[in-house]
Amino acid sequence: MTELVIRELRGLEILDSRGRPTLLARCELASGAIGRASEPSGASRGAAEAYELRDGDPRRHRGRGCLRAAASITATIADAVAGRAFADQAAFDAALLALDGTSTFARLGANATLAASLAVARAAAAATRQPLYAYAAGLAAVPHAPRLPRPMINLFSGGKHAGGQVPIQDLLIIPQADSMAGILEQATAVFHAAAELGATRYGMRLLTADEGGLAPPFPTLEAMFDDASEAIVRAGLRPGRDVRLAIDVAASHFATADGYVLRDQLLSSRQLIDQLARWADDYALASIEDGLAEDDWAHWPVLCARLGARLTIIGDDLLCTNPARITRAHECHAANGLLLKVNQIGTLSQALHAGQLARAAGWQVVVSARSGETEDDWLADVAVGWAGDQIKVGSVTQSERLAKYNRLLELEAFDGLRLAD
Ligand code: 2PG
Ligand code: MG
Repeated sequence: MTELVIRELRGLEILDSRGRPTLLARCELASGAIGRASEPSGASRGAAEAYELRDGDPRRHRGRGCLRAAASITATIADAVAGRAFADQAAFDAALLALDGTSTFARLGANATLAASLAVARAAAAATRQPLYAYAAGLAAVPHAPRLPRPMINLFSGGKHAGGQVPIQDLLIIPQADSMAGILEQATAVFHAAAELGATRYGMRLLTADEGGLAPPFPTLEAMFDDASEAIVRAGLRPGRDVRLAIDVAASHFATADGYVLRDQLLSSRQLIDQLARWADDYALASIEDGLAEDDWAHWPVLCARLGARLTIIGDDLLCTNPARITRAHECHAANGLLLKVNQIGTLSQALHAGQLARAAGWQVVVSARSGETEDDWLADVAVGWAGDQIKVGSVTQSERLAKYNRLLELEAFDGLRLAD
């Protein structure tokens, strides 16, 4: 690994796919290599996520401005790192943590630190003439052979991503084709069949949610699952065989002090687990993400004991890509899958560590985008370089989603990479 000597680092407020501010960082190394990267942002954020710095000035972008975070990069971080030599990415990322002085990046903002960390990674990859996925693979002490993760693709959206018309945030399809091109062909066939079904059954206009998923006004939650199965059949495919279903319940966002408010029902944790088990059986679910709330530590092990042997119990808000929370969840058998979102923790190196812990525990690793995304495609390379089992990017519409899928198609066709299984 060649040393990283930073000549210039700059941050810029740009806009994300929801019309909200986010950050772009650009790094120039002393060698002249340049890297740039932009930062995603979530809507259904976990309470334990690293700190996202927003201006809080109601006169701009409803308080969501990122000028202070951009200044964290251009002024504070750049001042501290310019001209310094870093042995590698881990050393640079460690310097960000030391400069901030808090574990959550409460001072600089994790949006600033991750954008800087990614821009440096891109510059370092360029300096060593490697594609970003190869650079990402090299960051792991024992690098995994790069491979394509299997996408889990948003079909129907609800919760915070779609105005709450159903409480469950994502119903996802997992096409089982044996190539990325085949997977995306199956996914678009199901998406268009579901859109037609929604138009005839609910008079739904083709409006999509934050991540490009469809959001019909389902009369019941079972109707959502049934329509997904019907769309798969209408696309000429077999539910459970050619295309599997999965859900992100995002249960933290309908949890109250009295219990879980699932439409007109108020459920205890155990009743919600019973409900999830019924859906898992009836619709042969492959995985359930955030089936319980992020602080319901007492019941995650119950959920995992009940269903973990046959499907993946994924923690997103529960784990927040945070090594301490992953270790806790492993010790109490709370999950067997990690939703890995690098901006939940704030640097590439910490996210890699989180992924390695999950893998050492024998868990599935699902590398995930956020509901607010940009046209940047770095996530695809990170998922490939870290050999993620799956990738979750959203639907097959909207270019901030397609940037990642199209990059995976390119890596399959031109770099000869193959799917995980
Ligand atoms: C999630 C993500 C992505 P957000 O909950 O898994 O779908 O949503 O980025 O809003 O946290
Ligand atoms: Mg989630």
